[in-house]
Amino acid sequence: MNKINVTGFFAALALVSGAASASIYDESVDGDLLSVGDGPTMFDVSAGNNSVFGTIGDTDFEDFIGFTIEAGEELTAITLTSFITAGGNTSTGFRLYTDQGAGWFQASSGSMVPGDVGTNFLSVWDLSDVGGSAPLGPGSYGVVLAEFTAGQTYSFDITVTPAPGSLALLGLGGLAVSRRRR
Ligand SMILES: [Ca+2]
Repeated sequence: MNKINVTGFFAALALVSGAASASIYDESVDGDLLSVGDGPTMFDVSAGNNSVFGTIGDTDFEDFIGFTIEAGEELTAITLTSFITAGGNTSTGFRLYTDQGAGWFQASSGSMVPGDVGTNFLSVWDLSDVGGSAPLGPGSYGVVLAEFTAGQTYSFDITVTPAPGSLALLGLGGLAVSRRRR
């Protein structure tokens, strides 16, 4: 319990200080992401910017990454940070999935081009199946990249923030820990 509080406390500090990645999923280190039929590959996100780095055409032409927003957290952005095309194909499918308790399904269609780098796709995708508008609350979400061409590379950030009111709880948790250490 105290360990969780310490982790949350420092995650909140990292968020406030604008630190880099909270967590990283890098296919070159962590393995090719599963396909829609076999996935998702689950990614353990935490408060801050959680970065995903992927490549195309490793074992298939789909990448499906899933993650869970816990109670007290919000999903505030999924921002494309790089997209390098190859093979004459200048776009690829970039889609939002969700599991509302009855299995994974596609919540929104969509695609990306290099000019979308810097775009928060929560402002692009149809969010009517996941509450209507960002930020998105606790639940299971996923991103699918599909229809791409071997040699393409991409990266995006999944931004998780403490829900309003939960920062006070994190602060209390940190206070309890610091008291115990004295
Ligand atoms: Ca891949």
